Amino acid sequence: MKIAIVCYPTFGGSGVVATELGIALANRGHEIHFVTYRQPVRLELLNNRIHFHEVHVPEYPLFHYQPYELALSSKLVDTVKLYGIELLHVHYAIPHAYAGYMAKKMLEEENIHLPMVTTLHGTDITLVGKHPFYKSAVTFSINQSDVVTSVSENLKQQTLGLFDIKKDIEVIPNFIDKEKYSDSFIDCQRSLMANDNEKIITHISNFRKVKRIPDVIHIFNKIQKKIPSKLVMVGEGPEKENAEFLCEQLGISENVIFLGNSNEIDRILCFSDLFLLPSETESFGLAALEAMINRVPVISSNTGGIPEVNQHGVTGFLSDVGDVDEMAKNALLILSDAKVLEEFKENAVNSAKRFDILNILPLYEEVYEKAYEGRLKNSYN
Ligand code: GMT
Repeated sequence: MKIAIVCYPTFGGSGVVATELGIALANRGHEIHFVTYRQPVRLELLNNRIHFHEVHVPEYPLFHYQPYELALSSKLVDTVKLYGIELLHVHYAIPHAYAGYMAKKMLEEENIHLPMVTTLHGTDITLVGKHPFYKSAVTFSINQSDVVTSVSENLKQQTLGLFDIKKDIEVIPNFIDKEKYSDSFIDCQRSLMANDNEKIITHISNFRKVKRIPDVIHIFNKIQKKIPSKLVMVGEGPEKENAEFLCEQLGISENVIFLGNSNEIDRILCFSDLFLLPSETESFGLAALEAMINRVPVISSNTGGIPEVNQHGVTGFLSDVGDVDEMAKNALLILSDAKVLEEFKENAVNSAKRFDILNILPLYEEVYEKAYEGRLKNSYN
């Protein structure tokens, strides 16, 4: 099938999922066309089955806001006609489902019926989409999608609770490719980060408020008082400077390494002993799943879709948001005993395999079939 994928190309779960999905679909023989304003960060190799079409928004000084949705919907129309695209998959309701709907309508004028699948990722619903300024448009674009998917059961329930949704929402969880990890690095080069006697604790995010970065640092502060350890902080975002300042205030700067954005997440996770994800909310927590497949247990909050990924007492522990004392206590429980740590590591990787792409990809293909068949029906009406 010829599929156009619209996503945010930056570091962030939805873009990563969209990109990895596109690559996997291309490997299965589909022809994939990414349509977005920059080449997605995890999309390294383009080939005859993976194309990238950049959306340009010409700057016009009279406009206070440059009309990205307009440019995106025009680009979609052109791409669909030029390459014979058969299906559109938009990741993130705002503004992608909205722009996708406009493209659909424009194409209908030319008797081209383009089915649209919308995948909800969380922030488009729980943080931004529910705002009264966006709510009507988000509700409309979800209801106008041919098929709607959400990355967790929790996100589905939240969407149904917050919006007046008339469509079924199918839960298709995020995924990892376990094959990619079967021959992971033999030597993780731990010594680059820590001394032999030290444990390595990692956090990866885009350092937004929702990630509760100060909690990460407070949990680590409590751990390092009992067990020699290093904290590796990966990512960039608005909370990073405050985080650096907090480490200085606590006198732990020497033990905290801020790496910035990285394309070597798996290499970093390879030498990690524990992953911290104390977020205010997460629709899924892809970072936790990436940690788990790299044999890293997870200490997390118990909100949103995280409990669907991190299993309490098995792959790590879950606590109420903000309960840094309990999170630190659980972290110490895992780290203090080599046998316990090994058990959690083993559980983490085994549990992550539930989300292997081989199990998840067919679910997306089914959804595409369903949307495509629906389109045939609609065009006969
Ligand atoms: O919160 C982020 O790190 C970025 C955000 C995004 O929109 O890309 O992530 C959301 O989608 C991811 C992929 O489905 C999920 O794993 C994250 O949990 C979700 N973030 C939130 O719900 C806060």
